[in-house]
Amino acid sequence: MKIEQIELHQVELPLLHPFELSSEIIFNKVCIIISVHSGGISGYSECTAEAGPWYSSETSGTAWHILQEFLIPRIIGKDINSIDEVVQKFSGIRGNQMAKAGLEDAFWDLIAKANSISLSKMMGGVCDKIPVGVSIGIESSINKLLDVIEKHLSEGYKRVKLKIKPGWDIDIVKAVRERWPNILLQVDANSAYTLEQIQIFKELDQFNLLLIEQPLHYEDIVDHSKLQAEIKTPICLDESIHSFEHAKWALEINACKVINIKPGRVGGFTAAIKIHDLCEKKGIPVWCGGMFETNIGRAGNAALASLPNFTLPGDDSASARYFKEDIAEPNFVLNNDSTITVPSKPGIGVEIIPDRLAHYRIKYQSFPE
Ligand code: OSB
Ligand code: MG
Repeated sequence: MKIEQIELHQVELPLLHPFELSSEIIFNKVCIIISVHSGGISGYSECTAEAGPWYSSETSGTAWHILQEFLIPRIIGKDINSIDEVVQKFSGIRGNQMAKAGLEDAFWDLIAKANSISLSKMMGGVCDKIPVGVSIGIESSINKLLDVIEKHLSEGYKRVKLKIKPGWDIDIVKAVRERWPNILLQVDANSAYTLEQIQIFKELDQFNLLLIEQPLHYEDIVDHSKLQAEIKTPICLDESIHSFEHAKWALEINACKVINIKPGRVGGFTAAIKIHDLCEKKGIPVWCGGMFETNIGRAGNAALASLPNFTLPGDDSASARYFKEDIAEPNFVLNNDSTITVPSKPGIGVEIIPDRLAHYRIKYQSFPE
């Protein structure tokens, strides 16, 4: 397939509710929608790099630079017939996983559409619905937090993830557990602690949490393995796993018992599937994290999460939780068993609404111009 045109559309959508985590407060969702065109077929993906370097060192701006200067020139005008060829073309370019994932993942959609199969099928997915939960930010008070949880439970979510940070940890988990002794509950620290605060995790150990996500430094695996040896609650790594190799090394030293796979963070669907397969072989459950994706990214995540070892509920909540209106349709809705349905149409299975893309777009470039 000759790659005739690639477009970058940076968009900014206001979130319905601001979201605070230990490392940042997010008011607006910023990302780059990438479209790749060949022979009348268009593949879409979402590059999840955020506005600033808070969760990841990449930003929408650095991703744009890497795409424009290094990735797109290796692809545009070329004849590409498989995902492997795309991955090969990016070899020798270090890091910049979200930029690479953005372009690679558009090819998954393009090639799936060219073969008239769903992305889930192309990836080896095995289910048509995936369990999901809701990720809840830091609130101004415990009562406010309890109200927010109540609302989401009444909407039908059966798994709750709480963001924690020093001073907003044991007390809130205790209050939530007292009110709901049996809900599936987990916490995410986004690297807000050091090993010196091990006592906090020993105390959190008594609340029957599904897992504790990324408690320590965003690049660490060594201290996480020391912490895991001291607590029974599974540690789940997010930020620290940014490639297949990191997953392998982390498992080798028992730095975690669960991995949160975000395709953008690990460099694309190919690496995400490799990590999934490795974890499956080693008996390590995985789940799909979220980055407040639009329906474009959400559809890709849903396809990925239909693989067999995605056994824990993911963070991809229903579309209505995020934006007043999305740039693609149809929306994902919550089924009454706390799942969302994996799209079954060819490719990612959702379609861009051109007027909305234009409305929320803050930067655009076409290659060739
Ligand atoms: O740590 O999982 C995280 C959002 C931005 C940056 C990091 C994280 C998150 C989320 C959002 O938790 C989950 C969602 O998409 O609903
Ligand atoms: Mg996380």
